[in-house]
Amino acid sequence: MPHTVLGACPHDCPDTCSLLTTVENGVAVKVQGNAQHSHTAGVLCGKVARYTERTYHPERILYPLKRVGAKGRGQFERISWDEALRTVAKRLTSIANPEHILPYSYAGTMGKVQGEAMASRFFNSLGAARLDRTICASAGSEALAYTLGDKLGMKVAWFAESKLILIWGSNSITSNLHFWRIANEAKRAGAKLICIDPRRSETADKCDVHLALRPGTDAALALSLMHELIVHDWLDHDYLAHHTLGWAALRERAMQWPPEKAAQVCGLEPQQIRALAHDYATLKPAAIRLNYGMQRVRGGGNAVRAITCLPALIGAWRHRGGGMLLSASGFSRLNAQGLERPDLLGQRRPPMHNMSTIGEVLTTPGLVQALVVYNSNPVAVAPQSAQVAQGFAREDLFTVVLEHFQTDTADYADIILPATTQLEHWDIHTSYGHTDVLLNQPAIAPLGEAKPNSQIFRELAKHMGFTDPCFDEDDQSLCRTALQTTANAQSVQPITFEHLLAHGFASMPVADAPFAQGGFPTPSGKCEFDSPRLAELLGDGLPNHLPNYEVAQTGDTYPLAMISPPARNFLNSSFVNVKSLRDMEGEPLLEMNAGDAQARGLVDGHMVEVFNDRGVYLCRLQVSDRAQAGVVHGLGIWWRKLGANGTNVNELTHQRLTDLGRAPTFYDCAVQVRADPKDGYKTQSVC
Ligand SMILES: Nc1nc2c(c(=O)[nH]1)N[C@H]1C(S)=C(S)[C@@H](COP(=O)(O)OP(=O)(O)OC[C@H]3O[C@@H](n4cnc5c(=O)[nH]c(N)nc54)[C@H](O)[C@@H]3O)O[C@H]1N2
Ligand SMILES: Nc1nc2c(c(=O)[nH]1)N[C@H]1C(S)=C(S)[C@@H](COP(=O)(O)OP(=O)(O)OC[C@H]3O[C@@H](n4cnc5c(=O)[nH]c(N)nc54)[C@H](O)[C@@H]3O)O[C@H]1N2
Ligand code: SF4
Ligand SMILES: [Mo]
Repeated sequence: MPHTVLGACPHDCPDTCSLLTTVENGVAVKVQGNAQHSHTAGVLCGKVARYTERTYHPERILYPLKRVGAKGRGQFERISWDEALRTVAKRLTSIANPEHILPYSYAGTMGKVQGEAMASRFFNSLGAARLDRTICASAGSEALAYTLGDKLGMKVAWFAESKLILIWGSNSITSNLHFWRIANEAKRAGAKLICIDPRRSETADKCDVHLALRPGTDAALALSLMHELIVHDWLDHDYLAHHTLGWAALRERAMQWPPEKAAQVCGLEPQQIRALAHDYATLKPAAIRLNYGMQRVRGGGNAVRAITCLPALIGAWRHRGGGMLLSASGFSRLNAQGLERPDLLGQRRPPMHNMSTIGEVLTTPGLVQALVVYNSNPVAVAPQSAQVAQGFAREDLFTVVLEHFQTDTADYADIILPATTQLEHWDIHTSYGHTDVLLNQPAIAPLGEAKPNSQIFRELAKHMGFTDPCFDEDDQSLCRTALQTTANAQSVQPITFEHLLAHGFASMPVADAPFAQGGFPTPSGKCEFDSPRLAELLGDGLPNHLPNYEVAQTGDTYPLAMISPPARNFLNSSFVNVKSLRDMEGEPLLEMNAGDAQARGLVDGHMVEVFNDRGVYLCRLQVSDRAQAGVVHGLGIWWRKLGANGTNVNELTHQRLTDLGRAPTFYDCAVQVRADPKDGYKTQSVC
């Protein structure tokens, strides 16, 4: 008899859907969205609806492997678990100073158990170097922390009651599908939707207004909106007086940004900015859905700060359908200390390396001798990948990769350890897009000899001779440990493991309009426009517009600004090897405006070389009015080896960091484009 098992989507996506897996004779035959979970509403995205295709993929790594060819060539042979673990333990033990061993992980799974639980216990016991996990969200996270006090904001469901929604730096249809459903509910009830995005995304197509600003100019736009709110006195003076810090100073800063000036910086018409300000002031309640796309530039932290100030100016926080949301993860923190056990470090304070500059880290002599990668594919996703690949290719570097598939990164491993997928292991999840906690129960037995990450680190700990009893804790117990927080214990209806077992999810208690009466968790208790902490750190406590590192301009060697947002059918570099999804994406593409193509004699559908001083990326040109003049889009994070010349878009990105949060600046990248000389390509005469 078929039965269903409750689970949670593990992917790095704000929706964190509740899953129902149908199992027949020990085989998962279908993965569906749980209709009982209101945010999931019974619907999954196209990627995870095909989850069985990923889990039972013929190329799943099912046995431990050791490298037999040159690094990067992907030649491996099967070994036993015993040999694999003994080899890894021996190599790690032979490194005299454990600070030369570096874990590298991100959000391949967002689960607390298969993420940084046993793994952290292992690396903390070892005294390994620490990883600064900045590759996605840390600019925006720090911006929220300095302004609101934490990663907090509107409860996502209340966007349905908004009368204006600014979808700012986010392609919801692609990367936050369940928010898009709520935005549409609001639209049906009369709300106006405005998309603020350099690219005419699928989401922009469906909004009432699209403001196609230049990449990296969001702070200028936000400051100019403030200018308009001030000159028309569209302000909530009472909210400003009681619940904000530094209004006089911010007012002065904003007055330097009349629409004419901002319009020039943003590539917009002054009238567009005036109309936006009018809508923002008059359509109540007004809400902003920021996502992480707009903080991947030099001034990304400041841009998020500037936008985060806006709701306080008009008192939008007074309504549950007003305010803003970038991340809600501050509402649902589980017991990270209990899972990760930082106390195992004792007095040791190992160095920290930034994952966003892994190319530099690995090519700096003497820093890293061994690397253990799990839940991430750095050779594909980290910036400036030629240098990343060069680092991974070092003969003296010992690399272990825990994976489902033979990724670009796994190709460089000395030892590959097969990991289970979400259908095969326990986990517990929170979300950055909603405020529920979800339990993932294993639906099927591990395939082949695959083991959960947690089990791999448990067994590795034994091989290293670690005797702390924390390495005996099993995965179900880790799920229970995750729930042991003082906040949970004290809440009216604490979330229990038993409840999650029966229902799959539970909601954290979150106030309807959390800042209606102020009460921001900042040091001042107010929304900090002017942050004393930032003033001390950077000499400027106010948000400001910082131009991109690489401001692409006509006449420059690299006159095109390139952004590289996610593709709809991939999740970062995950799913690129699932054929049905790859077929939908087609090939690595560059979207370019017709005028820019014509000026270069480039033809739609032909292969082009996108290049700058860092490298050359070969892909197919798609002449498209999704792109504005001077801006090109390299979509999705393809696996390098599945790309046309063994590279992907990160061949072109650089390793300079954001103003706040030490994060990468993927969308702050100047390039030029030419025809691929090998395409049999006839260059057209330029008129
Ligand atoms: N299908 C799918 N879903 C995903 C992912 C995926 O790869 N595929 N990735 C997941 C991950 S890891 C994350 S972090 C989230 C990301 O979630 P979002 O941040 O919502 O991600 P995007 O869809 O990239 O939306 C970013 C949008 O920002 C625009 N943009 C680029 N530069 C600028 C700028 O300077 N200013 C403004 N205003 N907009 C700009 C891009 O054109 C793009 O449309 O999505 C998650 N969901
Ligand atoms: N140019 C450009 N580059 C980008 C971005 C961009 O927009 N443009 N986006 C950036 C962002 S937002 C992010 S978050 C990063 C994402 O970068 P990563 O976090 O590296 O994400 P993925 O590419 O999805 O790779 C995750 C890997 O983890 C593996 N995995 C999944 N579950 C498990 C498990 O349970 N155990 C083990 N051992 N492995 C598992 C998957 O098979 C997959 O290969 O990329 C960044 N890179
Ligand atoms: S990737 Fe996002 S939308 Fe798709 S199933 Fe997972 S949580 Fe839901
Ligand atoms: Mo991300």
